[in-house]
Amino acid sequence: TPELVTFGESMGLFTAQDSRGLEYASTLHKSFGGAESNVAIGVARLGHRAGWFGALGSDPIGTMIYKAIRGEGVDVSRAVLNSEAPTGLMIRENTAGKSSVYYYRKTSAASRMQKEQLDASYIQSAKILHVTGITAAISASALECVESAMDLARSAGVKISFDPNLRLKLWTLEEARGVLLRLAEKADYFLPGLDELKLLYDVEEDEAVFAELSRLKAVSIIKGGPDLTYVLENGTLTEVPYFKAEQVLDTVGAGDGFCAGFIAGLLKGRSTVEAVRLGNLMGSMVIQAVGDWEALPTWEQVDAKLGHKVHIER
Ligand code: KDG
Repeated sequence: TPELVTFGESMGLFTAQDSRGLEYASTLHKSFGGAESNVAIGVARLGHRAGWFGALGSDPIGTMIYKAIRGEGVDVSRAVLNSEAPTGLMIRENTAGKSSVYYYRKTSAASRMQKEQLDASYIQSAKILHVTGITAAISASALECVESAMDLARSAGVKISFDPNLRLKLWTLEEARGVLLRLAEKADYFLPGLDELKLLYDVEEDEAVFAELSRLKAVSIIKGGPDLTYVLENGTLTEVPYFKAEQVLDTVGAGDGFCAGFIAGLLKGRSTVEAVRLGNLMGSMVIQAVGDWEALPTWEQVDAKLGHKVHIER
């Protein structure tokens, strides 16, 4: 049984290979992405049992995604390939240093996920359930799945980690706010970005953000401070510095890499701050290569970077 269970929409990801942008690009690079499968892959690479599920279309892109996630050693036994609806797509362009994503996912298989399809015992046998606000945003029934999975986890003592992953191309800030803040109340670990929080709480100062967060029962891990991650636990704010990246090639996926490192840290029995350190390292490694999840490191690579290997006695 997986130690981490997560679910959500994974999509075909096509990236224009041309700085003129999508309209004029003649070649697109094919891969896939999805915040939750990125996290599952990251946790699996760090040596932990991870399970991901979601609905994909039974089409070539869905099959590619299913096999690739499985190939990463992630348990996909609860994922379904639906012949009635397509796999969602996202198409990305990088122009003048700016990245834009276009979604084609409104009627996707994942957006039709129903809470009746959740395997309660699968979720309840995990140590951690990780969910994100993207799933909450894609459809009313997918949001029901998130709430239901959280309730199942809670009643079985499974810890809940929640990344709001605010996506303003999926819903308005007003729609997102109520839902995401409600879900944050149910989480044990809340993993937002500082910018997201300023939007969600409608405040400008960091201090005001921390004051809002201190009302939650969750431990808050706030990504995107000035070269650091904040941890707010039992009223104490700790700053955990980033690892320096030698080059920044593609920042997409950094947050998911962070979550994967953090969750793996918890699974290894580390303290919150140590788990955040691992999250920071994973984030810094993801941004040094192109792709949302491809550059996620293995535990061996991480361990070497963290310096645990320098102790040579003689
Ligand atoms: O989180 C990084 C991307 O993989 C993510 O943005 C893709 O799930 C995704 C989404 O819906 O945007």
